[in-house]
Order: sequence, then structure tokens, then C-alpha cells
Amino acid sequence: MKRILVTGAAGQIGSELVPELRKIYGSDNVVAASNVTPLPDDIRESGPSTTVNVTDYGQIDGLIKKYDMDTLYHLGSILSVSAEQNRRLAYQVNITGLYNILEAAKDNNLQRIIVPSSIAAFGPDTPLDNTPNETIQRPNTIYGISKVFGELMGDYYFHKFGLDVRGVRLPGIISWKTEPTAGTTDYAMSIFYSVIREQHYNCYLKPDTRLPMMYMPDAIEASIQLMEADPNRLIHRNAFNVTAMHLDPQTLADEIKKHIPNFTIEYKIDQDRESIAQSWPRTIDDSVAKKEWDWSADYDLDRTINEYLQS
Ligand code: AKB
Repeated sequence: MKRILVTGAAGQIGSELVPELRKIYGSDNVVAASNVTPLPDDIRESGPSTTVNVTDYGQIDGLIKKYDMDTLYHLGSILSVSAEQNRRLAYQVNITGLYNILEAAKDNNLQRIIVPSSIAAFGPDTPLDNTPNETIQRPNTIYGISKVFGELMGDYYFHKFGLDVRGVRLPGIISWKTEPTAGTTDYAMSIFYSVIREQHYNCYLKPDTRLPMMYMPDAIEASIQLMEADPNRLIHRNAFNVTAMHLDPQTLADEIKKHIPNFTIEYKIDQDRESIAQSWPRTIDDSVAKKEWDWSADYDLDRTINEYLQS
């Protein structure tokens, strides 16, 4: 039986991954950990939960020992926009925090660690159309640099110590459980909140800024499927491109309008976020994930919008 620790459990992905893991592996076997953001009630009430500051090795080591963990999802991370605004914090959480996680995992002989990367691990020198799994990775954001660090460190701990570290490069995620915070791809969440609240959205990206995207159930599925994947089939580990759709704000708005005809969108471009988005892939090739662990997305744009507006 797996005993799983999830850091960043109050975040966009963590708050939806924890309930799913608890359904599969049993509530008592999944410990939800967050630092400053309070955990949602459903997570606090349905199983063990705790606080953890990943910049403190002792806290991670103590938690792994206390709960006798064998698997770890490390989701605690400062996202792209916040990272540019607070480099020191981003460095402490995304670089020092990840280092502490890997050291504690090695010292406690954990069986498996999942460290998600992101499309942010690419940069302006990357071929940005149909971006291959292996290509130039010279990101120009602190967040992207920390994601490349995570990918390289994951491979390093695997080759040097046999620690089974794996990760997907997540695209923008469309979801509803948490309010958007500080990501570049957050417009794809905020737009739905605006649809429900005022049927109008002021978009900070240009109408044709295209990015890889995915609906949350696919992101959860990818994270669990990769964790369960047969290690003997994995040639790549850190990290795998995954995607479900390639989307720009105007296409999303046009699709929403088919369901909510009164919906309107205006463009008030935020140059900082727009230039981050311009440095990321427009479309990515996820054939390596398909080949090595049978990845395939279930949700296209049509299905995503139908389910989202019903939820
Ligand atoms: C962000 O926009 O910062 C994240 C990401 C793509 O990693 N959603």
C-alpha cells in the first residue's frame, strides 16, 4: 500500500489531486501538506493534513518519518508571475525547497517522487511550434529556470542514488476549485469565473496568444498515471511533455459565447505576462509520453467547456 505525502496541497492541482489519491489509495494513506495557504475544508476533514515549510529540511524529514511515507508529490511552488515579483521567495521555495525534498527523499529511501515541471521550462530559443520532448531549454523567467533545475536534479538523483524521480511538463490547467493566483496561463481559469460573475472578461493576453492547455481531470490523470508507470518502460523521466489542446483567448471566448451568447471579452494587455507567454511553446509534441506510459488526453475544448459550465 502506498503512503503518499503531497506538498502544495492547497494549490490549484494539489486541492484536486489529494481527493483523487484518497479515493484510490485510502484517506489515511494520503497526507496533505501546505505552508501558508489554508487547506480547503474537504481536504482537512477527509484525511491527515499538516503544515510544512519546504525551505526547512528538518520539517520535511520529520513529516516523512512521522507518517512513514514511501511516495511524494512535490507540488509546492511559486508560479511564474509571482516568481518574477519575488525572486528571493521563488529561489527559496522552488530551488532550495526542491533540493530539501530530494535530499529528504533520498535519506528516507522513498520509493517514488513526482516533481511536476511546466511548459515554462522552455524559452524563446526553443522551437515553439510542436515543441519536441528534447530540445533547447533556455527559459528567461525565474520560474522556468527553477523548472529546468528540477528536471535536471530529478535525473541526477535517479542516476546518482537510484531515487525514482518522475515528472510531467504541465501546460496551463483549466480548473474551478481554487481562485486563479499568479500564473501566466490563469486567464483560462479567470475567464470562467468572469463568465459566471459578470459575463464579461478583461483579458491580459493578446487574442491570438496560443498556449498548450489541459482540463484538470486530465492533469490529475497524467500525474497518477505517470506515478504508476512501469519503471522499465521509462527512458525519459524528467520530464514528459503532455497536452490536451492548444488554445488562445479568442478561440476560448468564441467557444464560451456558443453557450453564453451575452458573454463579452476585451483585451487589456499586461506586457509582463504577455512576454512570458510569448516565450513558451504554442503547441507541444507529447508523443514520448504516449509511447513510454500510454498517455492520452480525454478532454478537448468542447468537452471541457460543457463539463465546466455544468459544474
Ligand atoms: C503558470 O502559468 O505559471 C503555470 C504554468 C504553466 O506552469 N500555470
